[in-house]
Amino acid sequence: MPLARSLSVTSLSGLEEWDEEFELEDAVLFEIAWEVANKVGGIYTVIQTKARLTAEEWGENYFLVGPYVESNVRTQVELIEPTNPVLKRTIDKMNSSGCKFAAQSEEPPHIVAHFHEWLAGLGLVLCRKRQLPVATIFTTHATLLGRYLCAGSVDFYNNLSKFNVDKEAGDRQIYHRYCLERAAAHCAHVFTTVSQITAIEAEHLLKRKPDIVTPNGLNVKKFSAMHEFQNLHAQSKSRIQEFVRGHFYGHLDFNLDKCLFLFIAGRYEFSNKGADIFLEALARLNYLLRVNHSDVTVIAFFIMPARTNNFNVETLKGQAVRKQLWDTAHTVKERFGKKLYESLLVGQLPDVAKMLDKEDFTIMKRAIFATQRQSQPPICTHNMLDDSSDPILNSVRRIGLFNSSADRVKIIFHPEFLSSTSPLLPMDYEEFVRGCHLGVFPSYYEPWGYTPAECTVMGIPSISTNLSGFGCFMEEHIADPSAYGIYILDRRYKGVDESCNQLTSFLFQFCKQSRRQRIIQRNRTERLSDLLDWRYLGRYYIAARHMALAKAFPDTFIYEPHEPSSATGFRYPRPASVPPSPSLSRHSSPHHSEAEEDEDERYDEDLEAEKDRVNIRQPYTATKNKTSANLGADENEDDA
Ligand code: G6P
Ligand code: 1S3
Repeated sequence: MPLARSLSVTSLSGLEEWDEEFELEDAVLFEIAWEVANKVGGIYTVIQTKARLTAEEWGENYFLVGPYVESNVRTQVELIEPTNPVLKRTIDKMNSSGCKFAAQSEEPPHIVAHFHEWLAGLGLVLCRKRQLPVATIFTTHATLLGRYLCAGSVDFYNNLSKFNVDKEAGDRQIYHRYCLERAAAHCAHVFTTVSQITAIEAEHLLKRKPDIVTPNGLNVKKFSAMHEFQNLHAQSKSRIQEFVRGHFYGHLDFNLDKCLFLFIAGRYEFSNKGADIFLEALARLNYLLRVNHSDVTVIAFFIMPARTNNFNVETLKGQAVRKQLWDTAHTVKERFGKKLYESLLVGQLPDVAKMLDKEDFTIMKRAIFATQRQSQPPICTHNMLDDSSDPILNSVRRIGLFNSSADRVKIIFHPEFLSSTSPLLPMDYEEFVRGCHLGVFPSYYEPWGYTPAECTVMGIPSISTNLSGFGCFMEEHIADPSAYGIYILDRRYKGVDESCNQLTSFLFQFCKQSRRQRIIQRNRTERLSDLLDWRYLGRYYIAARHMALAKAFPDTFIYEPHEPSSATGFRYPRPASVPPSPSLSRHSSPHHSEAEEDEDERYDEDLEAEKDRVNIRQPYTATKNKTSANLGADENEDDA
């Protein structure tokens, strides 16, 4: 019998021993998903951000399999010849005979095939049906039925155990897809999902409890200086301000320096993503800001793609007018400069009263005239194809937030993902997020939720919920999340109206913060990024793969779950200078004292020491032909 390899996932020591014993040359990892080099939603982000680390671990034995989309291949894929002879033969054979599977070789490698989501699940079911010697993993990033049920008016979480799942799937005409998803979950050696909350959902709706939760990570960009990400915020914010100047031309009666940019972004699932309660909370916030005579203006961006027929004229005109005013100012400045220069040349101080002549005034008057507009600044930047039935627009009509002067809350609906080549708002998503003040993601259905995670690693505070994987994960790892700019809305134990009030209160408290407080809060938010780095979270994927290898090849691999490591129980303590909840916080106090800042600095040092102690930032040092840092040494080798 071959030697049994003992695998563990929690010890961070043992890399060297493992390297000696385990040669990845005889193992190959395939990861299969519809979103490989094909951006549809969050699964693309999972695969794309994780790829580098997985490739570091598996080297040339790591393969991603996705749909062949010509445009994506051209822009995202570098075509190369496989070096592995088995794979080369397989690919040649597949090419010559359509797409048949033929991995036959004298000494087949140990194959791990990791399938994401039901669309790829068919491959897993067929692997098992044909009894291929492959260790299979199925990860669901949401259940089909869960998504459908939540999108309706169902009290989902209180009825999880009561649904007649076959019937519900049939009623929604997704029975075939649901069967595929359920079959993949049941056939897999290892079944995983992205959060505890989705694990519970899967157990009820797919009737299999996931073997392990594999939370989603990100590639965390580390800046050498703390102020660097703050500078990026300031730079991006000024670009958003430019856009706002154009969008609100003729109605710029608010102070842009006191303007806060909030945003919600993602797949356009109106109630699942919480756009419904965000709008309602904005209406209530508008009321609170008005009655309190606040000088703060809130601009809430909705970045959710819908069916459109391009940008609308009024919005484009706004940016054209802004540009024209800029050009006018430059023309007058040039003329002014020339006169000033000529005066200095003849040794005279200029007569300031004569520096602007009649022609200058005419130029400026003409420009100002062009900024007059009869209508309010538009809510939507595009021509919507389903304008009259669009849920965001209909809600805006109902709550009456039409960007009028009296409103302290303005709304901009951009029904298309952002792009740096846009003629309207030429910024990519990351730049945009950096320039905003707060991401608002009050989702009802959110297995993980990348949007607040992305905010966090960029040091931008966010609101998520205790029904989202991200929100629950942060609650578990941070003693006082709101002190770090992670506001977690209670949508689990509260009714919609109560949640909406809580959201309004979060927003109102946020608006009361001073600039200094926001800067301190952003610093704290950014400190959390280690927690969301694949270098930390990648260990759960490693565990899943080892579990699968041990199940599929029990004579060769043994999986030994260990006691949780200290990193698993890692919790960010409450920052020294901050009270426990936003409602009790000193948000409204004008300044943080210097003593508080000193406390914050001391706390920062302690926190870094604690992170080092529990190895939260333990990088995978493994490269090609090495396995992860997380594997334990083989203690049972001799017993095998
Ligand atoms: C960053 C910059 C500061 C700027 C601040 C604005 O921290 O480094 O120079 O004053 O952003 O913050 P605010 O929250 O008002 O956009
Ligand atoms: C799903 O994408 P979604 O936005 O439809 O998968 C994402 C990646 O795991 C996850 O973050 C999200 O919550 C799910 O909903």
